[in-house]
Formats: sequence, C-alpha cells, structure tokens
Amino acid sequence: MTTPRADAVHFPAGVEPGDVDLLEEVSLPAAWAKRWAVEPSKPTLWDASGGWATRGDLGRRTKAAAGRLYGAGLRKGDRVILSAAASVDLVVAHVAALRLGLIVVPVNGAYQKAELAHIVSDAEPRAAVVDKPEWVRWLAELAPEMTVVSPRLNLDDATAPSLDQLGSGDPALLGYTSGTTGVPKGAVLTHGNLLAGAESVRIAWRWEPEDRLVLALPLFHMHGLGVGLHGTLLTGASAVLLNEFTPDAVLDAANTHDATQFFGVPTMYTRLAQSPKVGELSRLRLCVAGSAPLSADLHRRLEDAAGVRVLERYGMTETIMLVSNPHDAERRAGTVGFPLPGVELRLDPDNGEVLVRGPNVFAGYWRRPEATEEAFDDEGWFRTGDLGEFDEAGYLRLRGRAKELVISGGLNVYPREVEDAIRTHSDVDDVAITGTPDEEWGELVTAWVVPTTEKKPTLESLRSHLDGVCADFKHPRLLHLVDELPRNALGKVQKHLLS
Ligand code: MLC
Ligand code: AMP
Repeated sequence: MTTPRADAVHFPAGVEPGDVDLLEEVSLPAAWAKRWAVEPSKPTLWDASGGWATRGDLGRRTKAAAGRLYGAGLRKGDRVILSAAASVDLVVAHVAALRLGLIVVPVNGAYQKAELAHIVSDAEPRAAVVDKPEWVRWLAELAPEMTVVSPRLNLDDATAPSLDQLGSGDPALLGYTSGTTGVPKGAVLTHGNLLAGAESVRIAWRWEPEDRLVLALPLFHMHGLGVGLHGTLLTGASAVLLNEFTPDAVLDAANTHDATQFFGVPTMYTRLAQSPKVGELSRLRLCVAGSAPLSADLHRRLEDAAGVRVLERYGMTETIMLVSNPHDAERRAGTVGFPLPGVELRLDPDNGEVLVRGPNVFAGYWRRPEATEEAFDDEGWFRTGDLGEFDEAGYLRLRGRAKELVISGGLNVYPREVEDAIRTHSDVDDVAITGTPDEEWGELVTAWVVPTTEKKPTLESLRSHLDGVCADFKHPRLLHLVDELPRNALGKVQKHLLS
C-alpha cells in the first residue's frame, strides 16, 4: 500500500490527487479569457466608483488596456510597477499587463521615496501605474524616461497584436520581499506559479462560481492579489473591492452584496471580534485568515460570537499559498493545516525549518543568483525561514521563525532595514529592532536603543527621523533605552534576550 499524499485531505471526495494537473490551463490570463467568453453578463467585480463590472466588461476593457500599454511601447518581459488603492481600474491594468506578457511589480503604496528608489533601480521598470501625486513626482525624479500613468491608463488607444500567448515558465510578477535576509529582492513568480497558487486554493476551499468575496485587502500583496483576486477570476466567481478596512464596511458589503467569503489578516479579525455586529459574519460560508498567526484564543472567540470556524492558512510572497486547514475536516485553532494541492513539504531535521517544493514555488530572485542559490537546498527545496512542527494528527504548527522578521497587521517589517535607518539618528549609539506581542497588531515594532552619552532620543524623535525614509508601518511603536545590547561572541545581537 502506498502512503496517501499529505495534500490528499484538500481534494473533494472522488477526486484522485494524482489525476489533477494544476497547470492544465497554462496561465491565468488564458484561463480568465476563457471564463469571460461565456456568460458575459455575469457580475464579477464591484467597486464604489463604478459599481459592477461584468465578465464581458473585463474581457473588453483588459483587451483595450493591453492595446494602450502596447501602444506606449511596452513589450513582453518589460516590468511595470502597480501601486494604487483597490479598484476595477487597477485590476484592469494588472490583467492587461499580464495578458501582454509584462512583468507586474506590485508595490505597497505606503512606501517612501527611498524604498521606491530601491525597487526602481533593481527592477528597472519601463512603466508605473500609480495613484499618489507624490509618487508621480518621485518617479519623474528617479526615472525621467518612465511612462507613469494613473490606473485609468490615460494613454492613446492602440491594438496589441496578440494576447495571452504565455508559457507556464514565463515570468509574470516580481514580488519584493526581503526573504530570509538582506535588502528587498524581487521574487520572480512565473505564470505557472500564479496559476498553481490560485488553482490549489480554488480546489481546497471548494471555491465556486456562485461565491462572492469581500476583498478589503490591498492588491499589492499576495494575500489580496495572488489569492483573493486571482482565485476569484480563475473560479469565475465575483468580488466586492473595498479600499479600506473597517468591520462595518466589511459586514455592510457582505449584507448588501450577498457575499459568501471574507479573507483577512488577523488584525482584521481582532477588530471584527470587537464589533457589536460580529455575529453577522455567520452569513458567510467561508472566512479565511493568514499572513500572520491567528491566535487560538481569537479563533475560539470568533466561533463563540459568530459560529464561524475561521480557516487559517499559511503563505509567502515566494510561494503564494503553501499550507491550509482543511475545508471539509477539522479546522484546528493554532495550526495552519496540511500542504495545499501540489505542495510538497518537509521539516529540516536540524532546526525544524519548513522546506517546500511545488509548482507554486518561485523561480528565483530577480538578478540575484547567489541569493537564489542560498534560498534552495541541493534537492530544490525552498527554505521558508519559518520553523514548524507537526501535531499528532499531522497538522502543521508554526512555532517561530529562523529569519528576522516582525509582522505588524499582516505587513512585514525587516529589523535590519529599520535598524540601519535609526542608527543614523544623532542621539543613537546602537539599536536593535524586535517585535513585542500585541493582541491587535500581532507584533509591535519595538526599538531597543543605546543612547549616546550626550542625549536620549524619544520615540517621537525616532519616528520623525524615519519620516520620508521608510513607510509608517515600519516605524517603532515602543522604545526601550538600554545601556548595552546583549551580543554573542561573534558580535551578533541576541534578540531573544531582549524582552
Ligand atoms: C497601518 N498602519 C500600520 C499598519 N497599517 N502600522 C503598523 N502595521 C500595520 N500593518 C498605520 C497607519 O499608517 C496609521 O499610522 C496607523 O497605523 C493607524 O492606522 P489604522 O487606520 O488603524 O490602520 P488601517 O489603515 O486600518 O490598517 C490596518 C490594516 C492594514 C490591518 C487594515 O494594515 C492592512 O490592510 N493589512 C493587511 C496587509 C496585507 O495585505 N498583508 C498580506 C501580505 S501577503 P499613523 O502614523 O497615520 O497613525 C503575505 C503572504 C500571506 O504575508 O501569507 O498572505
Ligand atoms: P511575506 O514575505 O510578506 O510573503 O510574508 C510571509 C511570511 O508571513 C511567512 O514566511 C510567515 O512567516 C508569515 N505567515 C504567513 N501566514 C502565516 C500564518 N498563517 N501563521 C503564521 N505566519 C504566517
């Protein structure tokens, strides 16, 4: 007898995992174009400014938008930055870029000029779709030759000679992340990676064309983009786009639009649990949490208050979705579940680091062969930098990280970047950044500072020192002044001793 695959729990009864080819449709643009050719009047994406866009609208509008991008001189393999509030226009621009074979570079709109400058010099984008006036100014200074447009793509009309001609191995997206160490690097995700990433959760979460997602996550990270948006369009389902999160906005949208699903980071669930209307979550058939740990306590509180058993899953920019609690079996609080369809997972016997392989795993870091080589072992397993263990029923529990990372409200903060910026403050002699556990934010960015002998810095002065240098969410929320930082014999700060 052969051992069942670890991902078998995610397949519907009667489906043999070995018979499923996640890459059958080759690329997302090809699969989407097929969906849009049938039932063109089906409402697909809603936003506050334009109401519902149908499948037919998306087919037409993305074709026209791809033509405009082509007319502006953009060709297969060119990079295009996308950074704007969630809207149907932004989705049209994103899909058009993918249909044309451009490589989309999603960027967090909270980034400051220095953070954007790094991405511009590293990715060398030829165009940017942005909605913030200061970004238009910064980009003109950073790369005067770049085509910079709003999500409405105010360019001349033109026709692209061909669309959706992509192989699974063609690059589709550069997701900037610091990985386990160092400066932000672009994880190259191929069309096959994006397809496998969306197809695996479509199967596992029993996503159906009748489903309707309330999507209040930004479209510049994997959670909102690679899971929420791509999964909706691949399934032929629909989504309500909200460009900011409040419990009322989510619950009202669920009500008004008869939604069936909500995906969010734990901070969103903490705020929902505090809302007097939390019981209304029970109208949804599926609530998914991820991007940071969902506490077992919050999981239980949501069940008590709304009868909802939140389904927690685990993912990464480099791998899209990796592991998920099962849809049809127990969703176990405090665990992330089992490898998703197509994902192979094992733990490094030395330290318990989670190692993965699969069609969802990225092709490597953009123009950084050494970082790529370090990220994979000899047999092609990708080192996630997360530490895990299996419980007695085989559920994966994440018990920490081998990489230095603070996750605040589902957003990653790399201590090294903030430390380097704070070290240039005149009252700071030395600094270490850690995360302090917090019920609402998961972790609070915390600075441990050795002041200079002359003056002691305040939290406000550290934060204003970072203004314009790094995004607000990376600024410390707590400050501890200390006489020295605990260092080991090699001079490395022993962060576990800071608490
Ligand atoms: C906003 N602020 C944050 C913050 N978000 N500070 C720390 N951490 C954050 N995540 C700042 C604001 O700039 C503001 O600063 C202050 O906090 C108060 O803002 P708020 O109004 O309370 O916050 P809000 O706008 O409601 O944002 C909270 C949030 C948002 C949780 C809705 O952070 C969010 O959308 N998070 C989701 C991020 C995400 O998509 N992650 C997925 C990554 S993909 P000031 O100074 O003005 O007071 C990934 C892979 C995977 O990880 O597995 O999914
Ligand atoms: P990013 O690099 O932004 O894609 O963030 C990915 C990281 O988020 C992972 O490596 C994990 O450390 C963390 N993460 C994502 N989902 C979860 C989860 N459900 N529980 C704990 N950590 C998570």
